[in-house]
Amino acid sequence: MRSDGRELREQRDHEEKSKVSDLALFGGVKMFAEPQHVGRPNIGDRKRLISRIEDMLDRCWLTNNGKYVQEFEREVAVLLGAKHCIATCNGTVALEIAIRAAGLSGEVIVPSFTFVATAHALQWQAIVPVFSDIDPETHNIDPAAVMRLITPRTTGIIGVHVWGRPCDIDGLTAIAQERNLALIFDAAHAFGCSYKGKMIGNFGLAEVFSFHATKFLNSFEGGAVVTNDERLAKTVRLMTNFGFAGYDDVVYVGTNGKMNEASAAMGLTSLESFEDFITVNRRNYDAYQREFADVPGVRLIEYPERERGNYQYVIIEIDSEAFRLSRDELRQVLWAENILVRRYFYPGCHRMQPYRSLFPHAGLVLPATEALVERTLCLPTGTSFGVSEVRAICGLIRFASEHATEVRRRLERNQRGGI
Ligand code: T4K
Repeated sequence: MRSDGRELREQRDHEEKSKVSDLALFGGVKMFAEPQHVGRPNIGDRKRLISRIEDMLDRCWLTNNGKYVQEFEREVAVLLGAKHCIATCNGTVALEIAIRAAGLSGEVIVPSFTFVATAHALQWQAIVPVFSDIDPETHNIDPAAVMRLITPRTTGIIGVHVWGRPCDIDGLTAIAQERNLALIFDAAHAFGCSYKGKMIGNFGLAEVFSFHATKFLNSFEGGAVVTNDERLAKTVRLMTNFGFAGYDDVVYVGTNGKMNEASAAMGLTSLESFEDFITVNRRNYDAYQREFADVPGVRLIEYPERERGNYQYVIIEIDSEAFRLSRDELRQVLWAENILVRRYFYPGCHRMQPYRSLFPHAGLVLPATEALVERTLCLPTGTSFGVSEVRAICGLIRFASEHATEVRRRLERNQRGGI
């Protein structure tokens, strides 16, 4: 997966810190010469991709329901065991189309602890996102909180399978049935994951995937609406292509949500490496789990063993008392070393615009969300990342905690304008 040269460079890069002044934040040498990103794309077989791109160019068919898009849609549907897959240009547009095709209006309940696209996909079409709290254990939308937010204007619920861990699908389905609400899932993180043994893609009225570069399976940019509902599938397909039912025949208001052939070529190539990506992510995840076992105040989120998972997100929660540094203090230490961890989904959608202005008091009903956004950190993984890097990062995190008092003292001194 990587050249010998890279291995050698890595060996040199991971110099351990023996004293606090060795930390890059306080003048030491950066642990990594190059930035270590979260969300590095998983890249499959380049030769297969390039031969597909050449074939696409030879055939002069670049978009508009081309051969590769059709093949990608078929393969995804087969893998998930679902009836319909409609590929799109990205996950956000897929969400917008699914929401519109499902006839949502008025108010729709969504978690605030999600990427802002989930809320924007509603607001974009003048539907009010009503933010629900989450279960702090699973980070997913809490059905009991959803119940409290239903009003006569509510038309639907969007559950998000955060980090690829399925939300309480049974609980949400029961509410949707009882209150006659449409239920859609934002499954942007959950490609290749399962719930009670059944693949994500088969629940609710529809499930929406993202194949963005940073996702487990990428098509550069891309997304899909996956559904077992014949009527919805037909509407989504029409809406994705301006509402065209045939040449010169527009039967619906639609948009341009089509996936192009180059993206489908990448999607198909990624699909061929599906199992390899899981293997690498799992290997990295296991290494993180081993390394964090003895670090107080660091909780690595777990994936249900009985389910299929893609292990694309390595998420830790920092308990600042036990760890002795706050999440943000640790983040400063790591960024200085070129380890670009992310605070997904800080500060919560309800604290982003326009929602912050529209619903200034939303936080009052989101205590679990407000606490969680102060604790989480997303760490790097993926096919461009190895166990030696995992060990180096965990060693550094352990070191920061062990020397917390001095780290904090120096941080405060830096902030006051000292060295
Ligand atoms: N619903 C949920 C729950 C989602 O998480 C998302 C997307 C959506 C819906 C919408 O799906 P899309 O419309 O995006 O298909 C990133 C991704 O852009 C976004 O797709 C993703 N969620 C979100 C969780 O993460 P940012 O704002 O953090 O992107 P950015 O540019 O900071 O990149 C993230 C990291 O990835 C950086 O550390 C750099 C690295 N990176 C990025 C790209 C594009 C690479 O190493 N190579 C690359 O090519 O949103």
